[in-house]
Amino acid sequence: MDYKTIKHAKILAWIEECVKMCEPDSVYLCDGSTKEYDTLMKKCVDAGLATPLKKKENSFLFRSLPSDVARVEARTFISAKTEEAAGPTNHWIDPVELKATMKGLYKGCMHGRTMYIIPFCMGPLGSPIAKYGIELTDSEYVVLNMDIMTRAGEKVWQYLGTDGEFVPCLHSVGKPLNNGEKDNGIWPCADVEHKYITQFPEERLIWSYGSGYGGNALLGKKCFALRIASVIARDEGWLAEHMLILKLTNPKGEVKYVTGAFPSACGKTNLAMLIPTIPGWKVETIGDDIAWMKFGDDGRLYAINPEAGFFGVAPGTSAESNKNALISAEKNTIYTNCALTEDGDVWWEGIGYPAKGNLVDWKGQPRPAFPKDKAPKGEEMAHPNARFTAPAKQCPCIAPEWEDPKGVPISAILFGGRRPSTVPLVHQARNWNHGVFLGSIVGSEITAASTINAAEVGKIRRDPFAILPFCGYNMGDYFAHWVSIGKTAEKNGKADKLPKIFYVNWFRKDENNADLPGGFMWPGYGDNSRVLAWIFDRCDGVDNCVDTPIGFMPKEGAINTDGLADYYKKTLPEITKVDKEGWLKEVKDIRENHYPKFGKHLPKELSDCLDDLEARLSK
Ligand code: OXD
Ligand code: MN
Repeated sequence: MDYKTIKHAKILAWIEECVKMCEPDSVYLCDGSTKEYDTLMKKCVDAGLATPLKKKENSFLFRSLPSDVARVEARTFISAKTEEAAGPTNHWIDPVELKATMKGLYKGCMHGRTMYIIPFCMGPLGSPIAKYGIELTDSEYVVLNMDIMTRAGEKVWQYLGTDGEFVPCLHSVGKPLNNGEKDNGIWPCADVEHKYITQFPEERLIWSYGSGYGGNALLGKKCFALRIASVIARDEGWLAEHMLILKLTNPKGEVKYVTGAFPSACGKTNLAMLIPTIPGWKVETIGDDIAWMKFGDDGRLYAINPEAGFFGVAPGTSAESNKNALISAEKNTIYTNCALTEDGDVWWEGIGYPAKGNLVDWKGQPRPAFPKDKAPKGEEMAHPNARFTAPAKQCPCIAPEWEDPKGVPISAILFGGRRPSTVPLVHQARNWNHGVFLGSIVGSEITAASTINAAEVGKIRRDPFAILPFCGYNMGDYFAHWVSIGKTAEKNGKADKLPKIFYVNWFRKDENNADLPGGFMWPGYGDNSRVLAWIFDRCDGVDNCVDTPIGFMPKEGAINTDGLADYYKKTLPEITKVDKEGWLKEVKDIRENHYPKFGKHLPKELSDCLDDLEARLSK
């Protein structure tokens, strides 16, 4: 479609400006139709960038370059007007300087390529919580993925109208094709030092250059729905969070909605699609990665999932760990950096069945499978960050109301991380501010697997609210914003309507207990429903808890253990008690290493919570 037909003057003017700077060979306005998707996919297949999968209907495998396989946090910038506004946990470059650098890179960067214009909506179309964006990109892969991950195309214009608000998102792979050059089947991107994933928060503007992968390039996701949206949410009094949203139904048919923030590699997608092991309980999915929450007229927080698909990590996804994710990705799915089987299917480490015969690995090399599929680190058949992009509507446990424009009312918020010691299976915050405190201390313990520096092992890598790489402003101010949400509810006499806040930990370890698979003291996966059931009842004020120095914890017998293996029944008392010594060390670490980073931006409410915790532990 001819982009000159766009009736929104501001959007048109911005596109003209970008066309002039990037100098594409042609410009194409995406309509979001199936025909368009098929045509662009064929273009990728013909160019040797995508392989059709014989075993999965309308599904394709892409392979990226080894230098472009994940988000690049070191090249991600919050280019606020001041370094203080970006805060101590973000990378910052002065916007004047960064714009000059990036303009230099953008100049002529789309030679030999088409600039695609993708109008898209984050959230159900027409929802009062939804937001709109326009992504300009020179990557067909990005158009195809945005088609799955967002509501994209012609349908968006009726909501944007002639002057609707939008977030401009400019993306280029940073690989111009001069003098008739072709990609020749090689994933286009720029060298690492020329990659820039930049958010300009004051302007609500996103510029991304040099990477074609995931969150670096699908700008609706981390860049818009978290980094820019968190700034908008701060200014407008709502929450844009790195959280799953699930629907929990008890055996009586009563429903509660829960959100949860977990750092990467803590099983967030698995929890969002969990199959309960306790009879009569049901989990359905609203979203697996991002939640936008706004107050409703009744004083409750209502959440929408701004996305329309899952961009899930493939390795480790199996019928046992997440059958619903596998079914979601059975058709109409884009796979990236997975291995290819001889019969035209995808395979990855931890898929739950052996690789048959020869594979083509994620780098495109034919290789026999390793004995027992145990690849040495770095030689995996599928890249550890290989992904599937699947439409959410294909998920067998998607909740019917997942696209409800008004969102779903949230009863509980969970925080969690990988904590082999100290943090119990579950505890509940005493009140909102204590819950904000729990969110602010989220982190995972550094293990030998995640560092080569032995001195680091056992230290906590803090990832407050699991939003560390995705917060668009000063993290101390972000904590203060969460505190202010509680104040607003209180001022409106609706504090009792706020969600209850919980900290969960599925990852306690006892390496000396040979009975425990992997040394884990809790089975996780479907058995996490036992904890969700306790949380459900807590939200109803059921008398199932004891008051402890760290918060409310399950009373003896309050966690359903029917059908749980005996060795887990034996570890349960250990993981549901307060490790006073461990918590005192935790307090010290927060006081000495974590909170000082935020200086005067740390809200007093949080240092008060830390003092209170220490006093209770010392009694
Ligand atoms: C993601 C992440 O890809 O959090 O969702 O890294
Ligand atoms: Mn995520």
